[in-house]
Amino acid sequence: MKLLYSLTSPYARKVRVVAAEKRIEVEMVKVVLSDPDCPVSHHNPLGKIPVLVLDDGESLFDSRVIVEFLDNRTPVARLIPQEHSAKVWVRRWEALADGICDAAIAAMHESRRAENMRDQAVIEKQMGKVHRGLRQLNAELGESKWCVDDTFSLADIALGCMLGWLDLRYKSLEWREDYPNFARHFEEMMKRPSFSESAPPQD
Ligand SMILES: N[C@@H](CCC(=O)N[C@@H](CS)C(=O)NCC(=O)O)C(=O)O
Repeated sequence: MKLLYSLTSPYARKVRVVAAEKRIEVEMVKVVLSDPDCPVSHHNPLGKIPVLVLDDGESLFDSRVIVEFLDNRTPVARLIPQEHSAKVWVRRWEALADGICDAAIAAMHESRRAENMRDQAVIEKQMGKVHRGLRQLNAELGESKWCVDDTFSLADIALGCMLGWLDLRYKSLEWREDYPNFARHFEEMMKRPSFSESAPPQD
């Protein structure tokens, strides 16, 4: 099995953390999406990472499908609860954390366009999603150590990967100041080798 990934993708980091937590051996293949001979679109018609290429040549995407596949591969360190309502809650956390990344990435792309092409309203709309999402997740985390049922799960991994990506691309957001609950959670995440060893390189 091999994972096509980049060091900065928050979605690929989620998969890397899950594989490490579950001690599943995956060959890591770093790709550069802008390379003309980048192999990603041969395995994922959407041309996005992460992609997990299985030994029989089939491929899995996106990150939510891959993490479910990996979690079911071995019962070691279950990250998605089997009990239905806890599972739904964990996946909702993941959807919101990933959705914050989606919106922040869209805002980043818009802000990188030439000034005469840039639409400030698009940036504001996307950043509205980011801020509302952060407020909601922060309120839901509250004083708890972990996101759902005070048990470490995929929800914590998704939250950590999203916050780590904001550190990389949106330093000015200074989320630690507004959201001390996140800051405490992030410190806890950084104690796990799966998370600290997958941190994106800082520019
Ligand atoms: N929902 C997807 C999002 C994947 C995604 O957007 N990945 C980015 C890298 S961080 C990408 O490949 N972008 C290239 C593109 O959109 O063409 C997932 O969870 O895997």
